[in-house]
Amino acid sequence: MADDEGGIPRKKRRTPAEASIDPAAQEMLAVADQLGVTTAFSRADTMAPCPIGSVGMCCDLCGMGPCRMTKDGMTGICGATVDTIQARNFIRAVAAGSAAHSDHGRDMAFTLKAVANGEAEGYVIRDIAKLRNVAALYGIPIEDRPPQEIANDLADLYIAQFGQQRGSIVTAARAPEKRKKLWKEQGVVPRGVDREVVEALHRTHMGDDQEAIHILQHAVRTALADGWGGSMIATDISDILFGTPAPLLGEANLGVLKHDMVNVIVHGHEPTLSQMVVAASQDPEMIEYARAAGSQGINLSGICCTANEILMRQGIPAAGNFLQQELAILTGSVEAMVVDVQCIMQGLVALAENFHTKIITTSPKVRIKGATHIEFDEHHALTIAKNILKEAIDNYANRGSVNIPDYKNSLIPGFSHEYINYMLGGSYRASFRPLNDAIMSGRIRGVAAIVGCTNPRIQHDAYHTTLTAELLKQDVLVVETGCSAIANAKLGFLLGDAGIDRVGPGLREVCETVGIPPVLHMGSCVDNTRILTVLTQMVDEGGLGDDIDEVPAVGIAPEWMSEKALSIATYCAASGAYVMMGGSNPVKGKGEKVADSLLVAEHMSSGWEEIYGGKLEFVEDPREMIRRTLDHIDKKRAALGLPAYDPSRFGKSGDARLREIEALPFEERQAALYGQSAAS
Ligand code: NFS
Ligand code: SF4
Repeated sequence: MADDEGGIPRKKRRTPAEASIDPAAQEMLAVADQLGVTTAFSRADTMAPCPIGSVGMCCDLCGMGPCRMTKDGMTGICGATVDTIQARNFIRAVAAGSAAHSDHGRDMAFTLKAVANGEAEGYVIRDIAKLRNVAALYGIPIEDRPPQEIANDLADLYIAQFGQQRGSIVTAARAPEKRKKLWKEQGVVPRGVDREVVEALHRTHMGDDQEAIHILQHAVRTALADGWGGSMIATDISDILFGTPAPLLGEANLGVLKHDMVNVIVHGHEPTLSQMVVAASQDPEMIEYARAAGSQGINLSGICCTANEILMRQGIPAAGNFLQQELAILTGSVEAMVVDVQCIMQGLVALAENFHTKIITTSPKVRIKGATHIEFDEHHALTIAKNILKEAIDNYANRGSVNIPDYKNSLIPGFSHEYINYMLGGSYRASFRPLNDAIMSGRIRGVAAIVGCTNPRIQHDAYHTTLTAELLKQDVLVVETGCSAIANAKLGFLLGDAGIDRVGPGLREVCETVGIPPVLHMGSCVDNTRILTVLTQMVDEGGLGDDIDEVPAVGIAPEWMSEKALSIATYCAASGAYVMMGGSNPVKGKGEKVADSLLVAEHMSSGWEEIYGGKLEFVEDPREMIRRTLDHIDKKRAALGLPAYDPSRFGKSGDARLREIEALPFEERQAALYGQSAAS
């Protein structure tokens, strides 16, 4: 493969095994090499990241630049320092990430409005209980009112939040009291995300805000408008329209593609279209149409967060995470890849030209040159979904040779905060008490949220799975969203029994008693708001302090690549969590030195910790991430006055102990089961 694709050439091409730990991915990377086509993996090999831009030392905000800071102490033409440039680049990324999540939330609110008014073909309000619960939070009358009326009021309230000019958005009221007070003192109470994003862009226009710490303060406010606003709204409405997830059995990896069926992959983020494609694929008329084309039917699967949305609600299999979008096409078995918004590589179209696969764009906001465009409109969703499926079925006859890797794993996704609450206490006494108790006793050492993307500059899936495996051994309960959840599903951690022998003794007891896997799949990336809700409910439950920053919990995005990940990291830090991000470090470049560190990086770390109790750090080495995670959790346990973590106290009960007892000779077994007196 040529080394001249632009950028700075790297010396070495990685082998498939160096590029990914996933055997299915390795197989397809070998196919790509045989065919002589490029993928994100090989392009990452031939183009090293720009050493100036990647560390936050490049500014292209005006026509006097771009200004490249190549030496310590340099400034741009306008005199802007490296700190200012880093903070400006960072807030712009946060603004873009917030905009992406929240515009998705806005579209969900418009869909809810259309459904409430009977104008959205094919949709129903599937979770009336959640609709009533959410509406009641804001004082919307719910008694003696039909769901459509309540939904209409909620849709109006939610649509208004995006443009809220002054005062807090209503959703932010769901944060712990102490946190809200803190945000007020710091002047970061989020207004509507539209306002915060516009202000972020205004402040970073040439010649505006030029004090790094002041810029970062607004990055916090912008991200909070996403996490406690636009994203939270997206999750609420997805649950109301499509059902609040509860555990079910699913599958993940490229092995879910079928030889004898029409394979349709939905890829992107919004559940509005994909849910309708699910409905259309089950329509007898469509199945008949697929059979008439010589196939056994329609096989639907997902990639990226759209995969998570339909996996956790309908059990539709996930073909893979972000880096598997091209690999799926390389199987030669995909009749159509239907995309909506976000994380869709332009490279798909050029790659698909080597196969029969049709790339179908559907969002009015997203077109890709060379792709087929069938525009989605929630008012005629079912009809459009059927038209898309017909395109795919008509394409089945054009299939050439097929190479589907024989790898897939089962998983149990669907752990919404509502379900976690229910599963711990049962339907009569639903509560977070057992989780808090397990943490307080030390059975569960703490909680880690392992989330976010995969990135071809890091061995695919490797950091996600390494961190998960190690933290589970250390009795840390792991919750996951986004592409990380799919990475670990492929390793078998998201299935109760498969992962359970690889977890520490205390956590294992909890998993066996409650009947849960040690890794809880909580949904897509906008569903990171479910984690905020869980943390808030743990605080409300009592015993773990009175704000989120006191809970022994950490968030990690070890293979991040998307600007959305920076928004998530920022709102989690400002909510009190310790967040670590691996891979690329946009604040590494040499700015002003403070203590042993650099101004911007130091402010996001100890500066934010002082203010918000949470912090954001970029950490390259996964072993260091593990060390810092355990250190932080133990520090928080000590601050709460909880017993120090001691695994030797646990593992003597539950299924593990029962199996041990069953293996004993009769008399010893009797003694173990009924005490000394029974045996004597
Ligand atoms: Ni999250 Fe989901 Fe994946 Fe990263 Fe992209 S799909 S919204 S951004 S790559 S986790
Ligand atoms: Fe250069 Fe300043 Fe313009 Fe940025 S804003 S490109 S640093 S002159």
